[in-house]
Amino acid sequence: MVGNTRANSKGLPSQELLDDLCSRFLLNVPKEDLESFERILFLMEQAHWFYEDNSVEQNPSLRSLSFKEFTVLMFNNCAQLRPYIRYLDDIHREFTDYKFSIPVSGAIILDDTNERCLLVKGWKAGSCWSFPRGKRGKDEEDDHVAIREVEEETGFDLRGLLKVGDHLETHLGTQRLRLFIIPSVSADTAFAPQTKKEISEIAWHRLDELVPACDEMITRSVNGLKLYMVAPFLKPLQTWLSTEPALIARKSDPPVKGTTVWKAKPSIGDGGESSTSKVPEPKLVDNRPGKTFRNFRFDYAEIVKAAESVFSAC
Ligand code: M7G
Ligand code: MG
Repeated sequence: MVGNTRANSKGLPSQELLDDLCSRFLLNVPKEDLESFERILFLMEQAHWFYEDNSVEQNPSLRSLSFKEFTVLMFNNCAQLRPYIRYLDDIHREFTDYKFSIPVSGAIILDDTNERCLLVKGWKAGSCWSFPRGKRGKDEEDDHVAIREVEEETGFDLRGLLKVGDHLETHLGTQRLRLFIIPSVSADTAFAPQTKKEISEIAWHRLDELVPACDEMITRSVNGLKLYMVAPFLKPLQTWLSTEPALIARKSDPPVKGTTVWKAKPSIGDGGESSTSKVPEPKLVDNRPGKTFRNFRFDYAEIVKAAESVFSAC
């Protein structure tokens, strides 16, 4: 197995593993799922998550791959997809556009003082904080999307709490975002994501500290947090709360502080355990010239060449 040895020495997945991922996620699906590249890339994304969350975890000598690097290998490995590899840039661009056209739903969960809201932070370096939310599935109602996504990202069950009429909505280009307001949730509630490597931290944040200078989609809050699709909801949320006097009557004195309620362990990184601590200072990433990886670029051509030689040797 010369090919596999070469692939493993480079930390790339073996042909056997790619075959396995292909048959698990791409080949044994209804025919209509393979009729568009958008659907194929959705399936590919599932395969990529499985690779990152299971294969790489179980075999640390395997290289963690970006979604694009992973698709290059998968397209090369699959005879039906190989002819389209030259169009991969366009296929990725269209997939991203498509994902941005899918409506998103989630929840603004407020604590029992209604002065703090629950935000989640993405897994990848430099990720923003956002309300727990996610994309609508085929034929799914908005409230079901919110229930499913909030459960996936925080472990919290909105069933019985969500009122369909209590929502706020905004648009980002073609994408519609609807958030259901869930007030007065006990600050002692335990939260933990149910997916791996999607969420790195969950925290209660004071609403008055999130207020940004403008209402754009990505903003810095007054306390320095990078926020995604949070700012446009803050004023409408205050207006909504002001029509619910029973909710604002509970203001805390002294004011409650922002608190992390769950954080992935950096050494494990898969979010198995929780911790309780103060919201940490945002970490400053040093991007100044001269840093070791300043000029690092993943070499796609080399991957493709290595993959091709592996596959042609088998
Ligand atoms: P999504 O499910 O595509 O978006 O996840 P949605 O929640 O808006 O519907 C957003 C991002 O989180 C993805 O692009 C991935 O980077 C990451 N992510 C989501 N999930 C469910 C997983 C997962 O199971 N494993 C890994 N490794 N990353 C995930
Ligand atoms: Mg999600």
